[in-house]
Formats: sequence, C-alpha cells, structure tokens
Amino acid sequence: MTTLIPILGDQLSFDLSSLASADKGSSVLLMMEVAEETTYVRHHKAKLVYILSAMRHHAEALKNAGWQVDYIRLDDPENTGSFNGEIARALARHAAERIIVTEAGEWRVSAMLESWETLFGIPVEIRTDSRFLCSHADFEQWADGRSELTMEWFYRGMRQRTGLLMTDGKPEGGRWNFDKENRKPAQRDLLMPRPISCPPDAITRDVIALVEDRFAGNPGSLSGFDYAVTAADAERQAANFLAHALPQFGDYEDAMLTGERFLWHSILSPYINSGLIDPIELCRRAEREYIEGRAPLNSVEGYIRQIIGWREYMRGIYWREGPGYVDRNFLDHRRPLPGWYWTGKTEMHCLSEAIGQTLATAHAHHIQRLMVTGNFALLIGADPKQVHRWYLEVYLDAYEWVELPNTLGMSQFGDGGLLGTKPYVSSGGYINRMSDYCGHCRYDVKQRVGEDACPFNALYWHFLDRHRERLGSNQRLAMPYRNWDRQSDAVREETRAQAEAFLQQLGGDDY
Ligand code: FAD
Ligand code: DLZ
Ligand code: SF4
Repeated sequence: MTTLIPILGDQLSFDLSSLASADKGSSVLLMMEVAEETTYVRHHKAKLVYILSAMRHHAEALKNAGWQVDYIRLDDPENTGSFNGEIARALARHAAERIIVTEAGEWRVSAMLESWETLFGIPVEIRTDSRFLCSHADFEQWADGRSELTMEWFYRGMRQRTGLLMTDGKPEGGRWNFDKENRKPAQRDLLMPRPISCPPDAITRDVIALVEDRFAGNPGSLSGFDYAVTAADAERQAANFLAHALPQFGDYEDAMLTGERFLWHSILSPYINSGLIDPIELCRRAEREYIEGRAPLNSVEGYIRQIIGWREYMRGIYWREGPGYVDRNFLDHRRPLPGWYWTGKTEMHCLSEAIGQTLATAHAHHIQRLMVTGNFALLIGADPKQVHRWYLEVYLDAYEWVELPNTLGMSQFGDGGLLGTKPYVSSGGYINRMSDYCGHCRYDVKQRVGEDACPFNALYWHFLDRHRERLGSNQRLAMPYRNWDRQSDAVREETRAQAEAFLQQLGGDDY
C-alpha cells in the first residue's frame, strides 16, 4: 500500500512526525510549490526565494537519504496552483491509498488538511507537530481556568518541563528572568559579530530568476540575497551566533544602531520556523555555552526565553484564540498604513532605517518591529488587520501562527490586552534612549510641538488622550495619564493640535 506524505514548505525537517516510522519503499513524499501559497499575501521577494529554494534543497537532501520525493515546481505546466489540486493529481499518479501529514501551521491550511478525508475518500492521518514543546492540547490545559495568560508563568512551566537552566528544580542563578541586566544601549564597534554570508548557488539562482519573472511587483529587493537555504548552512549560522554573538545578546537585545541590521541577534528565526534548525536542540546548545563558561547567564536565559517562552506561547495563543482572532480591533483603529511603509521614504530616520532594511533584507529585529514600525502604526491608529498583512508580507520569518499574535496582539493591542498588560507605545524618548537614530534625524526628539518636533511625541499623548475611555483605568498607564493631566489646558490643546495636523497630512480614515 502506497502512502502519500505531503511535506509543506515550513516542514523542512528530517525528524518530522509524518516521517516517523514511515517505510521508504512504500512512501512517496510530495512537495508542492503552489500559486495559492505564493500569493495569499504579496510576499517579499526574498521570502519567496528563501522558501522555494529551501524546499528544493530539502527535496534533494531527502532523496539523498533514500526517500522517494515527488516535487512539483511552480512553473510546471500541469501545476494546478493549489495543495488540494496537487494532492488529487499525486494520489492518481502514485495510486496512493492513504495520506499521513504533519498538522499545518495555520488555520487556513489546517482547514484544507481537515477536508482531505472527505474530498479524496481515503484515510488521512494528521499528526501533531512534534517540533514544538507545547502541543495545542498542552496549551489548552495550561490556559484553562486561568484569568490571565501571562507569558512569564507559561515560560516557567517550559523551563521546568525541559530542565533548561534548572538545578534541583530551581532556576539557575536563583531567578527566572534576568531582563533587569539587559536592555542596554549599544555603541558601534568594529568587532561586532556578523551573520555568515551564503551566496546563492545554482538552485537559488534559478529560483531568483523565477521570482524576478513572476513576482516583479512584489515588495522588497533580491540584490545581496545571502540567506542560508540548507540545514548545513543554517547550522553554520547557528554555530556562528553561539560563538560570537550570544555572550552579548542579553545586554544589547533592545538596542538599535543606524546601518546595523543584526547587532547581537541570532537571525535564525527563518530557519527555525521552516524546520532547518531544531529550536530545542538550539536552546540546549545555548545552555551549554553558559555551563562551560563561554556566555553569561543573562544572555543565555534571555535567549532561551525567546524560544521556549515567547515562541511557544505565541503559537499557543494563535491556536487557542481561533480563526476569528485576525478580526479583533479593540481600539477600533481604521487608518490605512502610509504608502511609505512599502518604500521607506520618510524623513523620520528611525522608520526609514527599520523599513529600509526590511525592504532590503526581509529582516528587522524585535525592537525595530515592536517599538519603531509597530509603535508608529499603533500611535497613528492604523487598521490592525492591515498592519498584520504588512508584517506577514515583508519578513522572511513570517508565518501567520507567529506573526499574527505578535502583530495584532502584542504590537497593536488589537485583542485588548490578552498578551500584554498595556499597549507598546512610546514617545521619541524611548527610541532615543535605545538607539542612535535621533542624532541622524531631521526632527528634534526633545520637542513636542513645532515644525521640527519629533512626531512620536505629540502622537503618544494624543493616543493616550483619545483612548482614555478604553485605557484610562489601566494601572500600568496611571503614571502617563497623571503626567498628561498635570499639563495645562493650553499645553494639552497644542499637543492635540500638533498630532491632529500630523495625522491629517498622513491621509486615510480617522483613527
Ligand atoms: P533573536 O533576537 O535572536 O531571538 C531568538 C529567537 O527567539 C528568534 O529566532 C525567534 O525564534 C524567537 N523569538 C524571539 N521573540 C519572539 C517572539 N516575540 N515571538 C516568537 N518568537 C520569538 N517572529 C517570527 O519568527 N516570525 C514573525 O513573523 C514575527 N513577527 C513579528 C511581528 C512583530 C510586530 C513583532 C514585534 C515581533 C515579531 N516576531 C516574529 C518576533 C521577533 O521579532 C523575531 O522572532 C526576531 O526578530 C527574529 O530575529 P532573530 O532570529 O535574530 O531573533
Ligand atoms: C509561505 C509559503 C510559500 C510562499 N510558498 C509555499 C509553497 O509554494 N509550497 C508550500 O508547501 N509552502 C509554501 N509556503 C509555506 C506554507 O504557506 C506553510 O507551509 C503553511 O503556512 C503551513 O500552514
Ligand atoms: Fe524617530 Fe523622532 Fe528620533 Fe526622528 S527624532 S529618529 S522621528 S524618534
């Protein structure tokens, strides 16, 4: 009996649950490049090249390991353009009598998998994705009956479960979290670590030509594309990060510097999310760096927390909240994003840096995403669903299960505070503290009103002022509201007028 095992574009792992105990002689692995996936948003060109090239390389690796792989290319003249169409063709081609598949990463594709048994009239076994520590059922069990789904508590459970940085049931160093030691601004340094460069090989060059031809109008640039597209190169990048950047990861986690895209970050999320790197194994290696004295605890704990904490938690929230999560809009924000989110052409230096590098490389680090592009979108009252689509389009690591809760939840407060106890908004002061951006900007970060005033300043107060009804009772905002109330009527009025003039010239609907 032939078994068809579809391998989706973010399932590029050898230890995939659908492959466990599969017989190489009677299984056909099906990999499909399909228009449906390449067009559900206008993906950044580099994201398309990365996924298609990594899929093609992985297919070669699977064949070399003895698997029978049926690979459908995007430009195959018979390609039906959809997973369902390609499964139907493959079932006929191979006379397969059952399907085994690892569960999909997002609601849209999950619904397709669920329909296959009825659609094709054969048994379909959908297996749990064992590349995550916390299954959907585990997360439900953790969340049930809790009044608040606080990440920190979830994270502590994951530490206990994995034993990472635990000694005799207690957290290493006597504390769970060393963030107080982190969050330092960074100085430019000639010895700063750099990710390794993986120049395109023949397979990637073919995909680049395909993407330039078919997706010429999509956002982003391909010049200088040098991401890893194989597990071996992703592993070289991981080793490079552990040896050179991890020791200072914690200190400079939130720092931003003009022209520096990577700082002490790992730039491993695309590889982790598509399956080229095993996240738990990576955490064990980071832990070893601490145990063997090569990296300090604040860095290693911070790094491990991002992966077994935030990453697993975001996935849990995405599946728990259901397919309707994408429509939440707690603050009733309706403004379209300014057109320059797709060009980077703005005089606000922080935004032109974050967006410019995003369009050039399909990457920006967490604080750029949260406190520059996300902060600005929230302050101007941008429609959270549109903001979500922008993030889903432009980042190499963007898959809905991780992007949506980060964007709509954490960054845009669209869910009203499920993930964060207060909205991530700030005036220019925060950006000035954590970066050198303001020194390169045409605006003055110290001014709130006037032609040269940093727009973030008046927008920040305007945001709090206009959302008083919804946010006024939030304890974590008590101090800023008190500060606002202490201002004279005249100061408050000129601040409102400054923000409103700025919003008006942005165009679009009302906030
Ligand atoms: P590092 O700073 O080196 O962090 C280590 C790893 O931790 C990352 O590789 C990632 O796997 C994980 N991680 C860190 N923070 C988060 C988080 N908040 N949620 C989930 N995993 C996390 N991450 C994505 O993988 N895909 C996305 O589409 C995505 N969209 C985001 C949108 C917004 C608005 C925000 C604020 C954050 C988003 N993130 C997303 C989280 C984070 O910005 C990226 O994971 C990180 O910048 C990737 O770069 P890195 O590998 O150098 O991360
Ligand atoms: C993101 C993406 C893109 C752009 N193209 C493909 C593709 O052609 N074939 C494929 O199998 N996967 C692709 N992917 C990744 C899928 O969207 C991803 O596997 C699903 O989101 C899982 O739910
Ligand atoms: Fe951004 Fe304001 Fe600083 Fe300019 S002055 S870089 S707009 S925070």
